[in-house]
Amino acid sequence: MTQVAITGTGVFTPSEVITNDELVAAFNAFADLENTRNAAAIAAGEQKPIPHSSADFITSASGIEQRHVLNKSGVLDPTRMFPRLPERADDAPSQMAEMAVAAATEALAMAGVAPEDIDAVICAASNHERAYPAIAIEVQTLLGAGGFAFDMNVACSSATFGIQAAADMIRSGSIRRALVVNPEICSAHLEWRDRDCHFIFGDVCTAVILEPEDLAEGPRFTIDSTRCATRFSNNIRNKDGFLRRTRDAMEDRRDMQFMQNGRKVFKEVLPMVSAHIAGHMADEGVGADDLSRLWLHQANKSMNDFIGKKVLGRVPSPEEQPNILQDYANTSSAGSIIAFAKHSADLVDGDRGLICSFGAGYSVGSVLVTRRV
Ligand code: CO8
Repeated sequence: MTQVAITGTGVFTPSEVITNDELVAAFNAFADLENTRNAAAIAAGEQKPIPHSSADFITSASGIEQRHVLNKSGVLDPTRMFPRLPERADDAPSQMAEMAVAAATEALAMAGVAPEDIDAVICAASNHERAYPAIAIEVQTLLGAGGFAFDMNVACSSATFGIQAAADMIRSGSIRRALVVNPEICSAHLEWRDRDCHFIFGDVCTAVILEPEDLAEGPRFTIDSTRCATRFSNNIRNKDGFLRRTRDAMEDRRDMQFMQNGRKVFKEVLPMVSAHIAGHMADEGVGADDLSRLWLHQANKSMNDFIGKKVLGRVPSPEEQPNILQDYANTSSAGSIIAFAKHSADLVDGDRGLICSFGAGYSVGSVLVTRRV
């Protein structure tokens, strides 16, 4: 069977950054404005005041210190609390396609692959700017790639599910090379006015190139095995679908934005992910001592600390299990790929590692790789 390898990675990082202190100052100004506006109802006991947020809480509950966003001023405007992204003309590329082209260009250069040698582009992300035509087809056209392209969505696990789909297509012989891109504009789907979640997400785009190992020109990671799993839960949900305009109460509905029961997610996803990774490793004959690196989904530092300890049977060093969430926050499907892209070049020939994403669905995807130089 064809041995598939990841030969290139790329990360597009928006230049604008919001620190926890800046975020909390904007949220608290918004809360004060709302509480003043609703003072009578609050005094009459008909409504509760919005409590202040706290940067200390955010850092200790999540490990997040800042996030990159496409537009900072709109998010930090207490009278708006939402990014401002200008509408695009019908013939202009989508914002997500532009982000994907930036990440893909980096990945193609690293792999030494020309765009026209790509046979399939998969845009795997948790929100899509428009339903059709597919963002992936825009990316294919903007890059000058060949073959075909399509969008797919498995929320936070989109990247690893996309890698499995692409690797399977290469193994079966239906394509030779694939580009998988993960543009995530989480800032446009987050409710910045909800204290429980306003700190969670950031924007970014990642890209990976997959091809048969014998076509690889430089250092690479062979894909030894992939495993994907889903189990239904509505504890993380998005009801902002195409039926939105059919509902009577259309305007500004809270449940049209990102919703989660964070505590339940925490409790239910941890055992699912730990068992998934343990099962995958056992079936492939990979022991804890065989793994040099874990690139985990980047949602919460405590979650990653727990999973790392469970998988390796000891507390992993920061080098063994690198976190990027302190700088990027949760970037949904892109998180584990940012960690992989930024913390893998130092591995030596034969080193093994595991990429793992998890989140809404619930979904979990793991990719076992070996460094080859
Ligand atoms: N500041 C101060 N206090 C706060 C704040 C705040 N900002 N927020 C909450 N509190 C208070 C609460 O009111 C509560 O107070 P009390 O004890 O008096 O009731 C206390 O702090 C504790 O609150 P929580 O129980 O909510 O806090 P947790 O310790 O559970 O931490 C977390 C909250 C960090 C959200 C945590 O639950 C968590 O990380 N859970 C896992 C979440 C997760 O991994 N979700 C994955 C979702 S992403 C995904 O799957 C992709 C979706 C698609 C992307 C969508 C793009 C937008």
